[in-house]
Amino acid sequence: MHKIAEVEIQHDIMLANKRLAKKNQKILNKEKVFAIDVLGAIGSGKTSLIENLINEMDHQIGVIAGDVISKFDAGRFKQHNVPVVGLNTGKECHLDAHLVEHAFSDLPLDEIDILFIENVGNLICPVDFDLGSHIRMVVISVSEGDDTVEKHPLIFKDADLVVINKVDIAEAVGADQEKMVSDVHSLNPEVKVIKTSLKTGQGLQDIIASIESFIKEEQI
Ligand SMILES: Nc1nc2c(ncn2[C@@H]2O[C@H](COP(=O)(O)OP(=O)(O)OP(=O)(O)O)[C@@H](O)[C@H]2O)c(=O)[nH]1
Ligand SMILES: [Mg+2]
Repeated sequence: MHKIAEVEIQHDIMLANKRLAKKNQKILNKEKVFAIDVLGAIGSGKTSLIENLINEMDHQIGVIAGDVISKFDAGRFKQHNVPVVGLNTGKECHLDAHLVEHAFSDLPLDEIDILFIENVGNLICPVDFDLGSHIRMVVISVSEGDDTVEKHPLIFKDADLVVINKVDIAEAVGADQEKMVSDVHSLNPEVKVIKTSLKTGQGLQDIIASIESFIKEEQI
């Protein structure tokens, strides 16, 4: 006989995730680690941006590389001689607080100032799964099309910092960068939106300044 699924199970998973996210943030605060959940579209430049920040920021950095198969990005981060843990999500299209809690035990948290958590490239699934990070940085690029923001509003409503990357190729792909910026602001009027090119370095120092000011606010 056909069995109907219980909706409550889903609800419990979300509640359990929220509880674990709170626990994660307590651990991070105790260890004085500022954590950034880096979300965004597939191929938008999340790994490239974190690599640039590792090189440019004057802090001890650690990375959790989450992906369906994490060894590719984890391998890139390891080349920068920073502590890295890869988290394979398999068929799942997002990280969750439980996976991140596990990764903590493989990281020297007492030696890390900033922990970047690269989430799975996806603009929908990760939205509901708080990881316990202090901020959420959403990275998209012009090559996904300048209607990306309008089509995926939720992730931008919840963002603390939005990066619009690959502006060096905006003209070539016919993307209107200013439309993307104003679409983000219409969903989240207060959020800082930074246009970047990791090929030219445009915007990188603005991202660093913005992260530094979040760290100051958090008083970690
Ligand atoms: N033209 C241009 N290419 C870029 C820029 N930033 C990143 N790329 C390229 O875009 C491709 C994807 O970059 P990644 O950093 O791997 O992107 P990602 O978001 O981590 O990708 P996934 O983890 O697979 O979702 C690479 O070939 C990068 O060299 C940029 O600002 N301009
Ligand atoms: Mg990546």
